[in-house]
This record gives sequence, structure tokens and C-alpha cells, in this order.
Amino acid sequence: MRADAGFSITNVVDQEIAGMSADLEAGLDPVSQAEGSDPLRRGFSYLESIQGAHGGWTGDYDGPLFLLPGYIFAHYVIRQPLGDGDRSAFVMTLRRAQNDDGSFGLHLEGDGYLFTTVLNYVALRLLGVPADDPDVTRAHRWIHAHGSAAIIPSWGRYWLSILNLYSWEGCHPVPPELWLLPERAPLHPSRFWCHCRVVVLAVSYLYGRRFQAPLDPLLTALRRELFAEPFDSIDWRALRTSVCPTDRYFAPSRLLRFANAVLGQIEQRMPQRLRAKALASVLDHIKHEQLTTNFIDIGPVNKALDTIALWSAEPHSDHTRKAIAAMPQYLFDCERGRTMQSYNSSELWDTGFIALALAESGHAPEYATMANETYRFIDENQVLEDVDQRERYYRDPSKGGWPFSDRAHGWPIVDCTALGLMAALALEPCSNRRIEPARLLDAVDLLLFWQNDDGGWGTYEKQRVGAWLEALNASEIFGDIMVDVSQVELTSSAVQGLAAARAHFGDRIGDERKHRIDAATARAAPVLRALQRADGSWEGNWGICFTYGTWFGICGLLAVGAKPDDPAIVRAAEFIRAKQCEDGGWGESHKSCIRREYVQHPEGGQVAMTAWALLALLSASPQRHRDAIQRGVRFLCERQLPNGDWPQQGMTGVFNRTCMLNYRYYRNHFPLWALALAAKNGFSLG
Ligand code: LAN
Repeated sequence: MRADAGFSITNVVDQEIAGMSADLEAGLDPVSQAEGSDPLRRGFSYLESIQGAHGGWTGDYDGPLFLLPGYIFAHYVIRQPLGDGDRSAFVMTLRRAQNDDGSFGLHLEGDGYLFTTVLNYVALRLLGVPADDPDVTRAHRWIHAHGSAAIIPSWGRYWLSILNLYSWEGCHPVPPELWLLPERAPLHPSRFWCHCRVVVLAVSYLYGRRFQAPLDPLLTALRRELFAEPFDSIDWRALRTSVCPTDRYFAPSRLLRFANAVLGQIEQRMPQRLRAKALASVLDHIKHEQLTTNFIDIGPVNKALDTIALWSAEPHSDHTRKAIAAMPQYLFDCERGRTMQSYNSSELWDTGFIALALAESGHAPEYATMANETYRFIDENQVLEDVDQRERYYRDPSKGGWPFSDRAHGWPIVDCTALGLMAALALEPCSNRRIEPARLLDAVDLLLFWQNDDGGWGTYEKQRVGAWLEALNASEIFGDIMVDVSQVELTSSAVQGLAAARAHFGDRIGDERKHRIDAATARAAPVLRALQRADGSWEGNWGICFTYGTWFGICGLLAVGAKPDDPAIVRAAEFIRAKQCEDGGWGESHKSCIRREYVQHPEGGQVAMTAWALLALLSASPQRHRDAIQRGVRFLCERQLPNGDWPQQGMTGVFNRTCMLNYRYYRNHFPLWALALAAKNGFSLG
């Protein structure tokens, strides 16, 4: 539930529980008894009961523990006090996320990171929690046992510098002049992965101005609390290369150390006129990002930083007012409290998978209103135009794409576009409206545009620089953040989307486009094969981990024309089958993503991962893996709750190798889709 709708979390949760227990007392399932024991009908009826008025499904989308602090810091810096409701809800949310040892993880299930422990400590203090509060004291102790805020990773340094709790001198330079380099230069930030690029953009503005909040008594107290030595006696420059070992994901490359040294020299000699020009250009790019996303901005990190940058430049402008007013769009009330979401929502993504599951089940005619409304959501959230002056602002075309959340956000993504396209095609027969074929073909053309020269697809954009640039990853805590390279999920989704469109349109797709699709598909096959590991698996980048990646790998190969007896598919299915848990499910730990090898989940089967494994095996060869599939199906059926929902379990999503995410609806649409496919292949759901 959207937090800005003015609900109280405790009320919501209490009401839901009260409603459920009343039903149980009356001996009724919350979902009508008519669904009986059919897990598909129960599951879809449950989803039907919580579909939004806009046709989509809205849910919580959190996990990272460095987002809400950014929201709190931004309000503090721009002197926009939070309301009492927000304050108490945030304090509760932050307390709940704290580990027993006083630390905060990079994400909800993670062991302590100095980065997030310091940020959450400061956030609690800025919210008015006193230094002698037991939770604050526990965090304080942990921070000092791990070297103090002095050795926080660079992303933490930026935040602390903005808050006047660190010196910009302790940060490696992030000069705004980078944006004035010739666009052909491989180091021009327009070549960076878009999420990295927008963070660099905002930080370069604040760094370039050495922006800091004015010191006040609370910040002065924090300066004392965060460091072992007196703040004014710290040798900031000497700290630049020291980062807490708990947080470091990789050692800095020689290229990065060299670049930092060179930038450090240049920064000392930067002409003021050049700096002013660079700052003006960067601010213009920030404004463009805000204007083209309805002030949502591409993600939560640049949303908070951009808002501060704008406020620092023009505190009273209409633009800044709109940027501030859009902040609460990132808040969401859920069982864990009032969270800052990892995106403005995951609505298109979830609604798209629900559409596919419903279509696969053959039950769409029974759920005609739900199917119709789902289709409407897909229809109403396709991006219809490119952004204004897109080339000047380094943007790829957008027309025809689908975003991860909604049209207002506007940044289309490769797999979301493929999903939007497939969902539209799958539900069209059950809908009383119809997306113009020309719009669906725009999606096809955009997918074709996005194909990389190596034949694969990345996330948001066609690859702009070689993968070598990853050596300049300065984040310390995230992996694979610099370049939008070809990946298994995106490549697989793109070829599946193209195959679906080709099958749907037949000859109407046009000769020229048909040839382009065929050529694109042929070029994708070797990429998918090259990404497969020797053990038959594919490593996922956005879901945990080998289970997710291998499902995409198998379906990608099938979409490029591989046969189920292709040795690559046989090996992949064998990999999946061998990982089945004793309880019949599949469960993979998020540690797989960090260690880059399969780690079993300590709690055994997880519903979302079981669904991915089943989808993989059912796509590869339902016959060869009959027993394993039947046991997995039983696992899902047994875990389903009386109301048609499934229990929330461990985290299922990941980004940049180290940070985990909670996808609220993965426990619903993936099991339903897997069960639907199983039923279609003759497996019993009884
Ligand atoms: C997402 C969420 C969706 C995800 C999929 C569509 C599932 C994926 O297949 C492609 C990549 C994408 C779009 C994705 C990229 C990275 C995001 C935006 C996120 C994981 C959500 C949050 C994350 C963003 C980078 C968080 C902010 C942190 C930074 C390091 C800037």
C-alpha cells in the first residue's frame, strides 16, 4: 500500500490479521469455497482479490538498507522536516532491520556492513533517537569495532560529506568535467551503465561544488560519535584508499588507482571557469532526467541525490518543488514498516508475469474481468514516445518499450519490453480492447535496436563501451556496475519476445522485419551458449541465482531454435534436477550470488525458486524429469496457504552481485505459472 495514501502500517497489518482470523473462526477460507482444492483457481482468485483499480498489482519492493537513510538525509539537508507519522514509522522500520550484533547489512538478510551501519545510525539520530538509545548504542559499538566511519566505502563518504560529517577531501575526485570530455572518449560517463551514470552525475555536481549542509548541534554531536579521533584532526586525504574489509567486494584495479591519482592532480588545478561550465552542464542533465521521468528519476539513489542537487542550485524554483513533492512516491507500507522502495514500483514486471501465468493456465475466460484489467494495465503502461532531445542527453530510443514499473517512470528495459510484448500477445484473445499492432511492432523494433554487437542484450541500453571499463568500478561494494553488457536473462527474454511476435504476426510482420528477427536470433544463440558454465548452469544477475539464470538459459536456447535434446539443454536440466532438496522443492541461498557458486538455502525449498526450477525442467523435458517435477509440484501445492497465497520466504532478487531484493509477487505468479505449465503437461495438482 502506498505510504502517501496516509495509512498507518500497524492498522493495515492488524486489520488484515483480524479479517483473516475472523474467517478462520467461521471455518471459511478467505477465498470462496467454490475454488475447492484447485491450487490454480485459489491462486488466481487470491490475486484477483488484490488487483489494483489500475489493473496492476502493487507490492513492497525493498531489501537494500541504504535507501531509506538517503530519503531521511535528503529531507534533513533540504530542511524539509518529516511529519511525525513518517518519523515514527521510519524509526520502527530501521530498528527492525538491525542485526542482533548491532550492525546493519547491505540488505535485509546480510551480515554487517560499515556502509549501512553508519548510514542507518546517522538516520536514526537525525530522526531524533538519542545517542544513548540501546539500538543506537549497539550500532555505535559495532561501528567503532570495525574502524569507525573513517573507513566507510565511497558511497557512504559521499553521503557523509553532503551531511558535513566527512570531508570531500577524503573522497576520490568525482569531477563534473568528466561530462565535458569528447563524447567519443571511452571514459565519457555517457558510456557507463545508466544506474551508475546517474549516480556519478549527481555526485559530480555535489562534489564539484563541495556542497555540505550547514553544521548544527546535532551534526556536531555526530562528528564526535562517528570517529575515534577529533574530527578536525583527521587526515582525510590519507583515508582515501582505506575501506572497511567487511564491505569490500573486490580490490581496486591498477587502472582505477592510476585514474584516481591523475584525477587527484587535475582536481587541484581545475580552472574555476571550467568548473562552472561543467556544473551548469551537469545540472542541465539532472533536470532532463527529472523532467523525462515525471520527477521519479530512474532509481531511489539518484532520486535523493538529484533532489539535493536541485535544491542546492535553486531552492525556490518550481522544478525543485516538484522534485521534492515526488519523493514520497518511493515510500511503501508493508510488514517491515514504511520502506523506501528499490524502484518506484515493480508493477509492470509483476503484472506481466501474472498475465503469462493466467494465459498459460487456460483459466483466463473464468477470470475475464481480471484478464481484461491486466491487459489494460499492460496497454496503458507502454512507453509511446522517445524522450525529448534524446541524443543530447545520451538516451536510447524509448518508443515501444515497457518499463519495470509504469509509464510515468518512463525508462524502458529490455526484458520488461519483451515481457510487456509477450503479456499483451498472450492476453489479447481474452480482452475487449486491443493494442494497435503498430505499437507491438514498435516493441519488436526496439528490441532489435538494443541488440549488442556481440549478439546478446543488456538491461536498459545498447552496450556503449567494452567490458574492460568495469576495471574503473569505484564503488567498492558492488560488482558489475559500469557496463551494460550482454546477460543471460536479458538475451533470453529478448529472443523469447521476438519469437512470440514472429509466431503471432506470421507474414504480417513483413519480410524485412522477419529477416532482421531471424538474423538477430541466430546471432543470439552463440552468446547464450558462451554464457553457460561447464556444469550446465547459467549464473543469474537479477534473481538468485543459478536457478534463475538456468531457467532463462534453457528458455533462451529453446527460443533460438535449440531442440530439447540439445546437449546444452540436457546438461542444464540435469544441473537443476540435481539441486532438488529433500522436501521436493528447490532452495538457493543468496550467498550463491556473492560466492558465484551454488549454495543451498539453509531452510530447504523456497516457493519462488521451486517454480523457476519447475519452469526450467518443464520447458526442457517434462518426460525425462517426471519424478522430480511431480515432487516439485507437490511441494508448491502443499505450501499454498488456504487463501491461495504462498508464504513469504527468503529474498529472491539481487543486483550488482552483492545486494538482495525482496520481490513481493514472486511467491504468487511464478508458482502459478509453473503449476499451470505442469497441469498442461499432464501432471496432477491434487
Ligand atoms: C532493477 C530491478 C529490475 C531489474 C530486472 C528487470 C529484473 C532485470 O532483469 C534488469 C535490471 C533491473 C531493471 C534492475 C537494475 C538495477 C536496479 C534498478 C534494480 C535491481 C532495482 C534497484 C537497482 C538499482 C540499481 C538500485 C540503486 C542502487 C544503485 C547501485 C544505483
